[in-house]
Amino acid sequence: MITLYHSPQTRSGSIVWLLEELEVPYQTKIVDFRRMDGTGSRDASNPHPHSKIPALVDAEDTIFEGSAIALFLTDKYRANRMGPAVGEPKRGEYLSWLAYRPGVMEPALISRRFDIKHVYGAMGWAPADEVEEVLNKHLSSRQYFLGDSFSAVDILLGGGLHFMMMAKMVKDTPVLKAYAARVTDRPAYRKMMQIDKR
Ligand SMILES: N[C@@H](CCC(=O)N[C@@H](CS)C(=O)NCC(=O)O)C(=O)O
Repeated sequence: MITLYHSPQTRSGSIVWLLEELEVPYQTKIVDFRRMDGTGSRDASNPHPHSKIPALVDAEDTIFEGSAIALFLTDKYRANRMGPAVGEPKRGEYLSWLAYRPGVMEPALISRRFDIKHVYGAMGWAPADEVEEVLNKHLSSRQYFLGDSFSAVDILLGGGLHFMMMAKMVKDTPVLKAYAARVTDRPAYRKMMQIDKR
């Protein structure tokens, strides 16, 4: 049985949403973690090397970091096809956008939120305004990140974008508002919200 190391209303909610889309059996283990307000502490039972969430154990495999978990799950559990397999069209785009969330989008938008100056050539991401431009341009001509098909990228990146729009960390342009409404209008999203009692 898959075990997800989880805490309600955190980034691990995206993995609950994905597991619900995949319709595979899983259990959650609720763990503590260090919060922004100084409360919480590392949970020794969490296999993430920094005790961050999400982390996931499936049989012999332990996976940490949301994008790696999403890739692992969508490669292994193919019945509901939540991403292109190796050798299929758009596999490269799929990997790129999965990496873009923790590698570029999040650090850019979070840096701006905390007034951290962008330094070209030093930081591995791009300035937040440029990230917003890229996302708006990409989504202005597509239903989903990969075109016509919903994939795990729309959960990891799209769900993150939706959260950041609600937190006023991203400008809610008509393109992004329509996209966020589209990706969250799904039974698996509502199930995750109900599980996390949001
Ligand atoms: N890069 C990680 C980020 C995970 C993360 O930072 N999660 C937060 C909760 S939303 C956490 O565990 N924070 C505790 C800490 O930073 O020690 C991912 O995308 O999975």
